[in-house]
Amino acid sequence: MKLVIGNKNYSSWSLRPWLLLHAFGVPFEECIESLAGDDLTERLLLHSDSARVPVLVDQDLSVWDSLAICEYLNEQYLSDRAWPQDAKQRAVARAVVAEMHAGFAALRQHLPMNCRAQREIEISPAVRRDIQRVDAIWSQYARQDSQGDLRLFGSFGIADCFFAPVVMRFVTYDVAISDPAQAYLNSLLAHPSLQQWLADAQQETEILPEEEVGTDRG
Ligand SMILES: N[C@@H](CCC(=O)N[C@@H](CS)C(=O)NCC(=O)O)C(=O)O
Repeated sequence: MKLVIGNKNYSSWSLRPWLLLHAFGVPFEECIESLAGDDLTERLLLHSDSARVPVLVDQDLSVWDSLAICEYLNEQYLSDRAWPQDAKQRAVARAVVAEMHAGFAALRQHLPMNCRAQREIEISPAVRRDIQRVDAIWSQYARQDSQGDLRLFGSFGIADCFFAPVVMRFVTYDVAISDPAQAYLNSLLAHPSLQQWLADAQQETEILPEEEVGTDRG
């Protein structure tokens, strides 16, 4: 099975399924397509008609879109362990993931994922509203798992994978959040798989100028 992803430093959508695969120890081959260059669309079209990453290739099947990939992995490789087992919790987890998948436009646009940078940036009212909503979700739904780590709905799964890129954004731009939300951020950031992604991102040297915003923090 192969997962095609973009630059680890920048590709927030790619992080989601990569983290799910890595955290659950599912064997997969990683294929990185640089998100730079005039031939980008041409290269991405070789993997999927969507011309976007991530793309999961499993034998004759190609699945694009981070949420569809996570759902497929949950069904085919994770014995349904990536969603809460309780039906009501699962419904809320799905709502929170859908909200992340389709919303938070201001946060996405103005605070792009840039794992290896440490930046200061002015927070607009629209971005502030998105941050407050993320804070409320983390504060409300993060609970200790059996190891004592804080995970959404009390067990590592798709919801954590969907908010992992936001963790990286908040770290880069040193976003102030409430104590309960910060505790969740710290706990997810310490996950060995997220640390592995971060280490890999730090090894990358390619710069995408349009993703570089804010000013360096000392
Ligand atoms: N809804 C898609 C979005 C994927 C997406 O926009 N990926 C970006 C990289 S992070 C991309 O492929 N960009 C290439 C381009 O815009 O040409 C998903 O969840 O996978």
